[in-house]
Amino acid sequence: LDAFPNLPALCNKHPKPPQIRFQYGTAGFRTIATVLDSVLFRVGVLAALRSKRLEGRTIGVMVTASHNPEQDNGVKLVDPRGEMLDASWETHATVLSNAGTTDEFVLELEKLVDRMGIDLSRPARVVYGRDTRPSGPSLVSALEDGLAALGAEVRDAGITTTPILHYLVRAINTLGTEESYGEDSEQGYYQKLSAAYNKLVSPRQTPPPLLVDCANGVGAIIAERFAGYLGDRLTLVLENTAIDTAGALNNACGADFVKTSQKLPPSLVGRLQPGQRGCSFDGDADRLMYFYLDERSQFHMLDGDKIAALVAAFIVDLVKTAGLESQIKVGVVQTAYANGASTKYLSERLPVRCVSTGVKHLHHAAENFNVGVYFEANGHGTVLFSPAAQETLATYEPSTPAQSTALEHLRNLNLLINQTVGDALSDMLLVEVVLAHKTYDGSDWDSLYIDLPNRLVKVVVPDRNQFKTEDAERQLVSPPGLQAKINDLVRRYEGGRSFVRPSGTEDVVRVYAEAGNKSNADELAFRVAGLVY
Ligand code: NG1
Ligand code: ZN
Repeated sequence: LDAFPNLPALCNKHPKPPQIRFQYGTAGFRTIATVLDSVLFRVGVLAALRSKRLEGRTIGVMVTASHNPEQDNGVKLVDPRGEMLDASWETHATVLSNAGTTDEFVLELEKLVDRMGIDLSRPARVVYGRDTRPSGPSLVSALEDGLAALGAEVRDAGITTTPILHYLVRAINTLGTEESYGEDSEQGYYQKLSAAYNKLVSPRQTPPPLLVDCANGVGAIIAERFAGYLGDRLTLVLENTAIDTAGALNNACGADFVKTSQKLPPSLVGRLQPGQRGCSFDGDADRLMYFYLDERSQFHMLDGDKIAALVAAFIVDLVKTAGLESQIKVGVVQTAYANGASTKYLSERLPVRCVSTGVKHLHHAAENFNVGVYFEANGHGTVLFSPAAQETLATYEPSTPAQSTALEHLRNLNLLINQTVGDALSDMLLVEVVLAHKTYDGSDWDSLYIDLPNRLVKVVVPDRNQFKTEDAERQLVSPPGLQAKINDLVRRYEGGRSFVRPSGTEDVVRVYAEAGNKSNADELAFRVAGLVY
């Protein structure tokens, strides 16, 4: 590392706070923003190393704490194909972030460089962005110091959404190749999505105006710019756009609020009309929740499971109509949090797999299908078209006009969907396309299946690491004996289901329960929580 003489001095500018242990978890590093300065510096160094390790391919860094409160922040790395950081590097990130002093940090770096055989003379290229959090600029400057310490070539994507940052990484790394993902700019992203949408929805199918809750975050900026590309083919009514109001981000609004409280954000009362569709983004616009009010102004939530059901059924139909049933196998990936009714609905139509919580698990499982649909119940998800499926779509020769139309739709969906990661904007267009084709309103969509009443609670425990699971987190293996007690309780509730797992993003254990009616679901959740505590 002698080739980088500024490294120690720059590192000294960003001392690690004592007594804090950082961990690169399912959402990268995420905690209260005031303690993250050293982490950002070190992530900058690590991103540069990862790029050098991959022969100068561009790595992404996103500074965000998503749906979490405004005073939190976080950072995650994006690999060259626009996907989440390779799991083996999560450990390196954790180790580097916890080195106590500059000397210890440099020592850990040297070990990593040795072990990975990293050629430090290679170029390093990094693109980074941040959400609207007030702590963003200072954290980004710590990141920039880390990148400068290794002489990385940098590109600042500015204030942007997590999915746009992922798009940029993939676009930059595929520029001018056969796999080109689009122009490597925010405009390129808008053009790609709007062009695909306009081919999928004809003028006479133009949907009624859609209310969009931007969570007072970056989604407001991006949706506003994007609206210009949609013209009159989809009218977005933007709400909760106060990105400069202190404390407003994700506060009583946004996708996480809607999912956890199962209520309309109070700010939308009187704004959303009965019969109208609305949707909520989260703070970095990678999650999407839909909802509508019925004629009696009753609120109905359409969550990630409902999106999966809507989209998967639509794609399966298109594949059949195109005559591609034997060549393109469509499958769905869910987690244990998926509503039991959605799993039943989907299983009757196509293969469904359950995996552990965390996008990386869902994403990888979805890659095993030709077309893999994955959505977390909380609204994070996408659809992946495998290279083989894309090849089939590109070369298939339809033999009837109906086949040809269905094929064209599938090709455009492949362009409309941001396949690097969940993307609220792209997923919103996808939903609008399906609703337009099916001539569904919110209530038609909602009635695909009826959600089982459910309840999610958090329990603060002395040590969440005591809780260990198997079978895609549906069974506890530790603490010993606890699962048997849960099973005993669950048996007493008709249609009951419950599981317990440690959170990967918060220092809590989560308890989920479903039952035949709401009060039983609540009761079961609280009784299981009582066992956990
Ligand atoms: P944890 O804290 O591990 O439950 C939460 C979400 C995940 C995922 C991650 C990453 C729930 C119950 N859990 O994980 O689905 O989105 O955050 O943001 O929603
Ligand atoms: Zn998010």
